[in-house]
Amino acid sequence: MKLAGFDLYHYKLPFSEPVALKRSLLQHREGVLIRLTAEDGSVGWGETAPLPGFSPETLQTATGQLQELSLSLPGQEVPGDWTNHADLVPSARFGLELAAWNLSANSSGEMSPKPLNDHSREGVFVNGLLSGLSDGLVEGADRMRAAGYRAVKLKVGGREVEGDARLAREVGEVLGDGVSLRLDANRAWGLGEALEFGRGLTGVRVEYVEEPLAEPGRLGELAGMWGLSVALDESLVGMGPEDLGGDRYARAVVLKPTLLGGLYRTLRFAEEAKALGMKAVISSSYESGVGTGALVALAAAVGDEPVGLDTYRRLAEDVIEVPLDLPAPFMDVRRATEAARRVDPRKIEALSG
Ligand code: OSB
Ligand code: MG
Repeated sequence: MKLAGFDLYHYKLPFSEPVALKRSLLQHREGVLIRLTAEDGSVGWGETAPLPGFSPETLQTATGQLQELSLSLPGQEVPGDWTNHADLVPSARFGLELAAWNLSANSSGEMSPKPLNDHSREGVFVNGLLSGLSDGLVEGADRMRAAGYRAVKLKVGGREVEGDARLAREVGEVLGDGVSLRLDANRAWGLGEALEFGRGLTGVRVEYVEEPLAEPGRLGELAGMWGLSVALDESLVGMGPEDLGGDRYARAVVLKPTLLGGLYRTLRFAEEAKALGMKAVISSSYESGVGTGALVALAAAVGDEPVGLDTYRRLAEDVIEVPLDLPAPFMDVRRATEAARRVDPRKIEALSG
């Protein structure tokens, strides 16, 4: 397939309430959409949206790389796997691979072409996300259980250890045996605090805790003496799939294609993780509907683990014509991927090359 057009658009979407991330409080989600056009007229949209505080690159750097490619690529064959563009920052490679994948779908009429062409699952379960320091998280967990969520992820690390442990215990109690409890500390604790938290959770069934330690070099040591399972998230940024064997203590990996550098790289991470006996959990980074919808197909190709897509509930608007069917405990792959391919031109603004 030869490329006839390569256009870039900027978007800025308000959050329904500010999102606290690492050092910043975000009011908006900002990013770039890529529209690839083939010679036959079919188009494919992709999304490049580095997440402040988590992505190694800025939106400006990613946009600059895309603008350069928009000058050199038209007239050439569309690659699917952009891994040979080794110098691309992660969010740029994700956006390009996504645009090429959507283009290939639109041009072939196939709903989910390579590399997400595992059609064995029609849908995926979503893990409900409970974050923030406000009251009502236990009630929120109870509503998620009643709504049919199979997994709920609670953010911890923002309170005193004792308060966090109490909250996690209460959430675990209302979730009961039927809903898996995941925790995420985003590197908030020292070794002693993590151990204290673990003692406070004796008897509570926890699937795993993402990134408990401020010093990730000590995760293996913690895992060896903790009653809780460790999952890797931030630690994966900058690692390669081939490095996972050095972290065999981990029970799961949380895979965010915007941060890890695209669909192919995420699939290789997932394969490697599963070969090592770890769970591979696909997860979003507050992408718009274009990126989030595609993660549904990616997750369906990877496995049956509940997927981290509940960031979408925080977006007050979207760039797609019809919003995704979220929040919900289950998502249909076909509906999500089709909705993710219909961009509303009124919500985006063309960038001059
Ligand atoms: O810490 O896991 C995180 C989203 C953006 C940045 C960091 C994180 C997240 C999520 C995604 O929590 C949702 C999920 O994993 O359920
Ligand atoms: Mg995390």
